[in-house]
Amino acid sequence: MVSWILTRPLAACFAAEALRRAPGPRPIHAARAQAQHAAYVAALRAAAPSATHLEAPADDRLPDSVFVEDLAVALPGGVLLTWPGAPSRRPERAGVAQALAQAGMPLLGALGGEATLDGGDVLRLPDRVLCGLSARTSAAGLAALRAAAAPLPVLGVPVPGGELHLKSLLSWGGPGVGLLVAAPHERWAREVLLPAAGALAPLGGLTWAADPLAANVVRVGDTVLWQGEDEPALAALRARGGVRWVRVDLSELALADGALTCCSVLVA
Ligand code: CIR
Repeated sequence: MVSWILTRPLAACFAAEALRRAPGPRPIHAARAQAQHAAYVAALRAAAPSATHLEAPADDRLPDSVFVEDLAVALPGGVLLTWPGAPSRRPERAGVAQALAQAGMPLLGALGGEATLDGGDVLRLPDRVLCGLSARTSAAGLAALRAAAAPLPVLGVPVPGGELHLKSLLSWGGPGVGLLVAAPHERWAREVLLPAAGALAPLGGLTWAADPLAANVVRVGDTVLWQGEDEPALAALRARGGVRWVRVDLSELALADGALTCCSVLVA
């Protein structure tokens, strides 16, 4: 069950200044990004009507601040504040910490120094945590996460060069859905992810998504939020039933390398 949903409004400078791995096919449309984000937040709230919605304060000096996932990781017993790998994103932490503290959320610590960690690299599974080792998340960050999550095991997974985060490539749709993995990274998944991640069959197995955006879903209660290209493998997953699939569209935020999980932190 989700008790808290943390989000943060888009900064006014998001469209012009958010970090992008590559220039992208076109500029970001600011008004459309706002509307998409509002619909995303509404879908999260509808999926967990009894959850408390925490909003970190909008900060128009911080272009990437909508991507709250990177700043805070929910673990058993509380929330760990991260230390983002991109220095420009570190000032985002104060507003997130403020919102969590005001809600009385137990904090498990705050990373710093060499221990960089982006929440986009942290995939929480019921019995373990996978932590991507990426350009944003260091070995020291993994070690700090491991200490905070104990006794939950934390397994390190090298992220392919050029990819932002572990969860740019996969996510867990929860019971009845299992893992979704970006098919263009099938070789990495077979050679790196699967050997590192431990047995996945008990978690519902995995489905390949041709569109990497579609491999990043958010499970909230009995609802799965999804976006991206539809395809037979995903339609088959939806046809299994037992879960409500709600399609949302964060395509403007995807131009700044954000997917669905990036824009919220869900705390049990
Ligand atoms: C960044 O480069 O940090 C942002 N433009 C995108 C962050 C996306 N966050 C995520 O996937 N968790």
